[in-house]
Amino acid sequence: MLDKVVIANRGEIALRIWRACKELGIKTVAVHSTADRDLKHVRLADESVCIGPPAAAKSYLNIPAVISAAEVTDAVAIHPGYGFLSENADFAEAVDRSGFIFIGPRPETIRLMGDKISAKAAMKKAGIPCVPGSDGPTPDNPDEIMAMAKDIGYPVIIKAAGGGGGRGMRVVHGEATLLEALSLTKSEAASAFGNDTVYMEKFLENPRHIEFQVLADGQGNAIHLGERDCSVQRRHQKVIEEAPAPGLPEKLRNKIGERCAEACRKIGYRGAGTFEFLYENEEFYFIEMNTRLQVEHPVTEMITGVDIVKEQLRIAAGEPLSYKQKDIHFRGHAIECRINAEDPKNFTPSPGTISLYHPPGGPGIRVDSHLYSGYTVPPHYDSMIGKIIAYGDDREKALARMRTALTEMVVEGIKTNILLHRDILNDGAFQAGGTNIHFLEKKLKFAAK
Ligand code: MV4
Repeated sequence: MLDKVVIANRGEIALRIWRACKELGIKTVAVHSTADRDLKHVRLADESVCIGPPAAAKSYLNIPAVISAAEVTDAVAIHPGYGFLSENADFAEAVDRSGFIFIGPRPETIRLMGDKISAKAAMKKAGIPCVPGSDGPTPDNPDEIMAMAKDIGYPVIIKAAGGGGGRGMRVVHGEATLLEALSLTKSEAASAFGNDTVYMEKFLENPRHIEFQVLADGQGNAIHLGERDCSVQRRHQKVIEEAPAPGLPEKLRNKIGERCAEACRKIGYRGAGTFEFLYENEEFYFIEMNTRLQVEHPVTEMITGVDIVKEQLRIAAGEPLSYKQKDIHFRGHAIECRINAEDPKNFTPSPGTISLYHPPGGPGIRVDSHLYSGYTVPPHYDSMIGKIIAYGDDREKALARMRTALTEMVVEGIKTNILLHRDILNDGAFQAGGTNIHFLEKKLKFAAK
């Protein structure tokens, strides 16, 4: 097993990684900014290194600083968590070249998936169903562009090859606005991503966002851990995730999951990964692949019993996958509420000192959070302060436990979205299950009236 790992992240996920390392007997190094000296995992880690000032660009995104921390502590591997450097191919390459193990896919795989055009082409070739579209960059010739959109059928969506996660896209409803929208998206993409390449897809009006979790060891073995429904979101920020996806036929789950695992074998994928799909009218359409551990990984852990972070560490140590597909059984239902330090009226961040903290507990409740009474949420980073995950034999039982947990939880001193979660759990459409990506924004618009 790995001897010592640098945890190149902060907050709840850094604590989650510390816990997995501890269970496996791996020594830990916390790297942190000057604003993060009091993080729980910094206290718990065997060693800690301050890598820079509060601004992420000068600390958690500072590649030489992170690698130097591995050097001075004699670590063997670096876990990037999510966000920050987790999908930065240059970082993964620098880690390799410095003689450390990057806990994630090979740099070439990260680069392949970072370009949304090459990702789609690779997945289409590997047998994954994709959204119909340009199958490459849009042509330069205006007549060819117009013909292509007509062929795909309006509405279409223009997306930046360097975008992803909702950045750099524009919907076009008819030919009158196509060329203008294309050139606007191109110039925005050039300044945002340094790459003006765009592609075109059929725009799906009312899809759900369903993603498949995979694990692969880079030695020819790959499995899927089923799907998560992440349709409850606002401005491309997920708010609630659950597994399994309500109403998804078991045969379809197994078929798409197996396609994802097979695609991993074909491209020699290594590590944990997520295939993002839009799901509409019982059809899956691949949009992007994430090459990192995701925020919502716990719901998959709850229904499969697989510890995804421990598997990442084992894979990085060169061990073959410890599960075969036949060992994976889906049992019960899990739901996750992301708890944010934010103003419930306008969703602006609400940093500050937690005067009182009581996490919920009891059967089927898991809390992934770095909070403690007296902790100060700094203003420099993402506002997520933790996640509640509720498990039950079925969806209704999981929801009942989540409602109890949200009632029980106390976070004083800052504003949070706990009441928003209670509202959503009491919503009839949400309770029925299977709401699409527009559910939450519509609900909020209605509530504002
Ligand atoms: C789409 C789409 C509809 N049709 N692509 C947004 C995030 C990025 N990963 C892709 N996104 C979308 N791509 C086609 N062809 C709608 C969205 C979308 C969305 C997707 C998943 C979750 C929330 C969303 C919110 C708005 C739009």
